[in-house]
Amino acid sequence: MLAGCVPWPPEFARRYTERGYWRPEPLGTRLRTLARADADRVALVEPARRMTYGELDRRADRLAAGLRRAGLSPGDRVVIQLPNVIDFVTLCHALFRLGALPVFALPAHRESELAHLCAMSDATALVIPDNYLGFDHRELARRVTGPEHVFVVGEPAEFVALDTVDAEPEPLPAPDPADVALFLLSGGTTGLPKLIPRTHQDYGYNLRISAENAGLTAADSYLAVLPIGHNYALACPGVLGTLHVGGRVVLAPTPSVEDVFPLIERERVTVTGLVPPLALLWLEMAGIAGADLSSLRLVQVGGAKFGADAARRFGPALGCKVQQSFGMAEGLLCQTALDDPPETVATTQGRPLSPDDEIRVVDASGAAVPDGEVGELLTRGPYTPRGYYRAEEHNASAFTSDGFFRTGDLVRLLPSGHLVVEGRVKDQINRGGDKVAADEVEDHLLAHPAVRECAVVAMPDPLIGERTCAFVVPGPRGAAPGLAEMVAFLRDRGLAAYKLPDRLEVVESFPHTAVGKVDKRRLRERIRELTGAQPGSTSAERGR
Ligand code: OOB
Repeated sequence: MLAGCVPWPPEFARRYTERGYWRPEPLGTRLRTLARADADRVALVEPARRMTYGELDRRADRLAAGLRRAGLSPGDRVVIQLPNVIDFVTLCHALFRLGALPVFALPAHRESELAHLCAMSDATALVIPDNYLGFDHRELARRVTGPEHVFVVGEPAEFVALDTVDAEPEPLPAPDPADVALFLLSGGTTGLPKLIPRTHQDYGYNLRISAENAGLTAADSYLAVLPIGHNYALACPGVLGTLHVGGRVVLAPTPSVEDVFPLIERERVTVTGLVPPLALLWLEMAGIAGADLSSLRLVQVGGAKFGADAARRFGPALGCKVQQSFGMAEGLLCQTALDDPPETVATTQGRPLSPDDEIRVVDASGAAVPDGEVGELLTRGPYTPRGYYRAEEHNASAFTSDGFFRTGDLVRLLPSGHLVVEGRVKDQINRGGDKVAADEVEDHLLAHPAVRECAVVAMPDPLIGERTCAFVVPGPRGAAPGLAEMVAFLRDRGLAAYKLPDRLEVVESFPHTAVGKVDKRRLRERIRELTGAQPGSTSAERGR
């Protein structure tokens, strides 16, 4: 296995293989079979372009050969920052075949995140769009040093157009299925985002079981609304799960209702995955937008807690089933089943998908809580890696000595095996599904000359669940900075827009806990009082 990764212990690897979870085939193997069996079947749809299984298979081969010729080797890391476009999918398959490793950045990432990802993965190449939503990604690439190659989807300027990377396919040695296939990004709790190594066989299992749990078949059209570099839209079951069963993937250029509803109608989309704020918007717009959404049979909702009331209303309003999805890039995926009773779907975040997912619910001392009580969720299993990439020190606290990942989520386990997410202990803001690590933002705030101390906490928001509030203690000389100034400062430092504080509270000093740490729980209470929100309306208030 790639250096810097923690392998599963041999007895676990043996068990997962024996039980058929891990199969000796690299990701994308099925694509070859499907392409041979039914080359003209449509695999990928963009608003103005489509690609068949045969074309996808051929392009993946030619792109792999072209990248090889350009100097990329098996094991090289390639940071991909592309929106939901066909080239994203062809590139992933080319890299799987070459044995080079995609590292998935989000389109919203800026210099701070992209530079970190390139450095952390020691990337050989970076792949960007020319322009996305009015932002020139080539400008960004110019400021990120490190990758030897920059490939551009669209107008390349001084870089290389991905379109021109093309060569006659050559036989390539198949990657070892037990080795790392790709890197996902953690939401981050301490410092900058960590990289999560996912192997061909663990991720292959992930996408197969979630495809199965969604009842996905070749007759389905999956609409990718959320960024496909994110685990949820990539493989839960997402793009890769859909291609695995021979279905059709429809790529939404943005998540806006104006882009998405007409695509559902035109392509007769059957399945999609949303975050709660989008689900609420769809609920509001479904009757009035005038689009025919009747083809939808299943809408997954996850990434952040979906309230029971909205979950109850969603199915009847859109004429489809709802599937709650509680997952994480670190592995474990919980979902409700298609035949779960409606109240279970409305009030729980589902069950772990594998019979070999192991679950512990523990208190602050690590002891199991009594049945049905709230505690932190720990997990290990056949698609939950045993460590972050190149993060030995962090792994020592993020995992137990026997390999359980500490999710940082507070849950309640029901007798049926369903989990209810009740909050979290990790220092993170879940901004409608976008994860913001408090201390990453705090580090940037502290770089401002007028800031002496700061603390970033979640504040409740009726629309997106939580927003970010930065409490700041000004320094002795500086005037207290306002929100606009602070946001401009953070933007200049290259921070992604979703991490910018929504509110700034200037205070003279911070409350402290008995052990002298900033008492974020009291800060959360304070902002809740100031905003007039009800206790319990945020999921982040139980910090211990
Ligand atoms: C998904 O993955 P990540 O890696 O962006 O975030 C994981 C974290 C979880 O640990 C939890 O704190 C939160 O996001 N979360 C939820 C949730 N789904 C995720 N919290 C409450 N209710 C839910 N349904 O967000 C992700 C990955 C795969 C599938 C779905 C979501």
